[in-house]
Amino acid sequence: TLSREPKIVFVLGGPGSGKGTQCAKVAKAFGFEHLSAGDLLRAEIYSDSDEGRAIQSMIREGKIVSSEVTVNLIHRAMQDSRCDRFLIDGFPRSEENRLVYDKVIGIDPLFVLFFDCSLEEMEARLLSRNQGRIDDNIETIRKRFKVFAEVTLPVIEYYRSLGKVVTVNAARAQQEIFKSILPIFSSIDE
Ligand code: UP5
Ligand code: MG
Repeated sequence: TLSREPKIVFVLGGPGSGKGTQCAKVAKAFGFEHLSAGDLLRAEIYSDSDEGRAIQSMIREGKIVSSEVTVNLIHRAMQDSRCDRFLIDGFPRSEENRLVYDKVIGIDPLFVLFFDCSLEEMEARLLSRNQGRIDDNIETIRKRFKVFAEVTLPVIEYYRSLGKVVTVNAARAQQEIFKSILPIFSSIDE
């Protein structure tokens, strides 16, 4: 029934804008399950399959992985969870991602949280992350920025046209950002 439909929030923003960092805090504070599309895809790389190898080469090039692959991973993670509210981090990042999500999962997001941050700040954060991500090198970072500007921003504009985007100034300290998004999530259960 409708009342059992899970609550979904999409979290978008450029590479290094702090999506994962803030999603972890929100998940803990508000009982959401944090589903990072990038983390789900990276987990597949270790499966030693052709699909895993294809994902790895797309991520190394900063390109968007096949929508079917990503949507199926998100769908499976939702079905495997007992949670009724999900933060979907880093997805949908293309118009096609959005359309395949609509077809396969079809639950409209409550809203889209958009982390707004300058390229300079995002670049500095990614270059100092040091977590061994194959895409945290300057060459791939520039490709990720280009894909974000050309392919993902139009998705954010689409949701903005529906009045669904909440923009967060993400160029601040972590705690300040978290404080500014608290009220948005507090209001969900009111
Ligand atoms: N940091 C965080 N907040 C800070 C702050 N306020 N001040 C200073 N530093 C801050 O943060 C990045 C770094 O900055 C960290 O070191 C953090 O400590 C620090 P993080 O929270 O990790 O930022 P995030 O926005 O999550 O950055 P991420 O690199 O994960 O973003 P991307 O969108 O690039 O990565 P994602 O994992 O989503 O995708 C990677 C690739 O997977 C894509 O390029 C694509 O190839 C593929 N992909 C798909 O194909 N489809 C998908 O649907 C999703 C991914
Ligand atoms: Mg992330």
